[in-house]
Amino acid sequence: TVLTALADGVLTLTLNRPDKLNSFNEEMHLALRAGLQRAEEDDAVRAVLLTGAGRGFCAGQDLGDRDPRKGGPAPDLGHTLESYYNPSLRLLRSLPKPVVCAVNGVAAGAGANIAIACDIVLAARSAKFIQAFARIGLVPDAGGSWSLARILGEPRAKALAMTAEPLPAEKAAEWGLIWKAVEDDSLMDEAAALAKSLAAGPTLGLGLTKQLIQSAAVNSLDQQLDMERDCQRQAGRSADYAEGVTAFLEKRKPEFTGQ
Ligand code: LHQ
Repeated sequence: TVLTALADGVLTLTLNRPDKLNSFNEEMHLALRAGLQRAEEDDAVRAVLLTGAGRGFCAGQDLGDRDPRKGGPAPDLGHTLESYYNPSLRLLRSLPKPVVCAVNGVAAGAGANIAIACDIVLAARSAKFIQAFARIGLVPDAGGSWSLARILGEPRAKALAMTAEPLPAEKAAEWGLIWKAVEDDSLMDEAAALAKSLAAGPTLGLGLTKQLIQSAAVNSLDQQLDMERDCQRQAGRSADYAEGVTAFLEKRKPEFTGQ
């Protein structure tokens, strides 16, 4: 349910239930989590590229999995979040390596919010982001209530979440929810090239950069300055820093090892 391929330091994870618009069943949850865990543990992985197979990126939870017409007690969706979505969200955000998301088509519900949680998000011009939750009586999850409010502010976050109105890729870029919208035909080439160039980058420094930027919203300036000091100290001891400066002085391109 998740295709996994490692090339040029990029671990590509392709959500692969295209006939269901890559909506999540248990197997796909576990496969995505396994892919992210591998990205964390395997030194050969220096960037992740997340995308979807077929015409959609991800339609959130597979709603066929819990058909209320079949009766029985109401399912505990809090348990579903804690057991399946939240571990993957935490892995995505804490992974000390860049995660590029190529949103190849519609991203709905938790699918939209998983995309938004990635570090650099490119979307096909035809893609749309839909906070579909309100249509079925749920609330934004997979970090959406946090990221939408933080990135967009309350007015846009509330309107998107309460109306479930589709947000086209270009508008999402205009609003700063994603990095950019690109032509459908060039999405995968562009996203793969970006992931490849990040994978050839100073991985340790990029990982620290990610943590710094993610910490900014909860830190005071003083705390953030302290954190920059500590991260820069660490980056300054890396082989990639020495290589970066050497390459600059020698007027050549650096060859980073990620160390
Ligand atoms: C689907 C789905 C789907 C199953 C398309 N499930 N089959 C967390 C905790 C626990 C539980 C609940 O949820 C959550 C988080 C969530 O993610 S809640 C939000 C769940 N997602 C949605 O509400 C979105 C449902 N899907 C849609 O609204 C539409 O499919 C969108 C707007 C994404 C795309 O519309 P279209 O382009 O018109 O495609 P379609 O609706 O025709 O879908 C194509 C096929 O995919 C279709 O199957 P079929 O056999 O008829 O061809 C759909 O039934 C299936 N599909 N999403 N979430």
